[in-house]
Amino acid sequence: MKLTTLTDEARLALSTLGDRAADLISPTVRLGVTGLARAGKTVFITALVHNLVHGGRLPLFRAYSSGRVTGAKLEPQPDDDVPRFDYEDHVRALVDQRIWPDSTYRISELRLTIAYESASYFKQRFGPGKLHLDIVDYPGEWLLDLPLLAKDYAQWSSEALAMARSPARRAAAAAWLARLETVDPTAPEDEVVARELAALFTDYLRACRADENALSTLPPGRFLMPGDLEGSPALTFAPLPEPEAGSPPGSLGRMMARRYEAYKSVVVKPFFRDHFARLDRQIVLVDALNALNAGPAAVADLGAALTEILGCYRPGSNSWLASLLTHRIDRILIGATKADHLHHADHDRLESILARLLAPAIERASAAGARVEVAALASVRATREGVVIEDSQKLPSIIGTPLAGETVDGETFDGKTEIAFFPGDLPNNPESVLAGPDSTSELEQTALRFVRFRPPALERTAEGITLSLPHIRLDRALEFLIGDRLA
Ligand SMILES: Nc1nc2c(ncn2[C@@H]2O[C@H](COP(=O)(O)OP(=O)(O)OP(=O)(O)O)[C@@H](O)[C@H]2O)c(=O)[nH]1
Ligand SMILES: [Mg+2]
Repeated sequence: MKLTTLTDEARLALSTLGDRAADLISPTVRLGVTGLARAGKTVFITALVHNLVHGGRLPLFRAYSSGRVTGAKLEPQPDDDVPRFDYEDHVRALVDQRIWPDSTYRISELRLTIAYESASYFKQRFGPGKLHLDIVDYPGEWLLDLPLLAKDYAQWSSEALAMARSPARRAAAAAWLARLETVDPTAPEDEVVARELAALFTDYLRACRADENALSTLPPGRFLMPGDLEGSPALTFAPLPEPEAGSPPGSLGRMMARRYEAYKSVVVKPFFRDHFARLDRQIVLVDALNALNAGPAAVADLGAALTEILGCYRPGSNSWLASLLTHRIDRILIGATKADHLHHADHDRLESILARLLAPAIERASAAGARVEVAALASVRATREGVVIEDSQKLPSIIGTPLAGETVDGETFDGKTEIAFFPGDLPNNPESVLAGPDSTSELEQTALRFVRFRPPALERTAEGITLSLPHIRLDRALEFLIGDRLA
């Protein structure tokens, strides 16, 4: 255990030394785009690059709107062993086909180099400046693994079993829990049983994700998004109830525990060591609307998952990652994504709700010296705003083209028809989102309805040039995340 830590630290020290040397030539910001599955990471990265490269409208990004940014382009990334982020394909999907990119199944990276004129007279004498912005994209499921680093097999097993027996998840877990009744962890190890349990456990995780309940997925993240590890022994384990006297050597219990530790050391640690420990700034994307739409249980579940993940970054704590964080993350933006599903009058409420949901994590990060802000965002704005009159009441609405197959009030859409739609109002009192699943809170009574829309049709200029992707507050996000580095 100590040995691994040493190696990890030594390796990181070396790579950081390399990072620092390169930093002297051209400053670099490693931006962490953090978020659970479907939170909007890939769309955010694509929209950020597209707007900077294609002259998007970014009035709140001051270096850019004042004309000091003279260019932005993709350049070869620093890490040769990571695939490049498929920017061109994602843009083609969003702009030409008007479809959203697929779920990410493997890690990728990109480097955007921004050329700028410094606003300071002193710096101007050294000529134009350059800032490298390095961003990594990965399947959101993998983020769930971060808290595993601090848990041993017995602790993870008992937490996973307690979760599976909770009211919100019991039904999805039924088949796996039933099989578990017949398993003895002290029996001799058996590959067939291990595989069967891993398969049933994975089915349960998949069911939670597919559920309309919108439950946040549980680790291990690679069970749902294996990348190139599909079928390997490090992925063939599952939780077991702890036997009274512990499992003897050669038993199923020992075998599972060994594989769990292998998963942590060969899968989880390298991912976080190579990509998370080196971050300078972080944007945490949260799809709060999806959870609000599903009700209090989903909201509580989302809050718990994110708080646990963000807790791993706590500097000074003896968590494995905290000990490796060489760059102190000094700014964190918490983005409530897909805000284009709401009328702008509700954006403040969305921000307050998210701030309340993550209050403990925000407080901890602020106490450690990071600046934290919360913003309602849409990386790609798929809707416009309008007013719908219902029962002689004027309702602030959004207008967009629902994805094919989406339904509203029993009507199913074909992906071509535009509708005006009143999604309902978010609860006014952010506290109400914290009320437990059994309470009849304001959230329970709020009738929210969300429809997924197609990406927008882009306008073209008279010369036939496509304008950049519309957004909500992407410029504010950029200003907060890198504005000071372009001073
Ligand atoms: N209307 C709207 N929908 C969005 C926006 N961003 C993301 N979405 C929706 O959210 C879905 C998920 O977005 P992604 O960017 O693929 O999410 P991700 O975090 O990369 O997800 P994984 O790759 O599965 O981890 C998309 O398919 C869209 O349906 C946005 O700005 N506006
Ligand atoms: Mg993605």
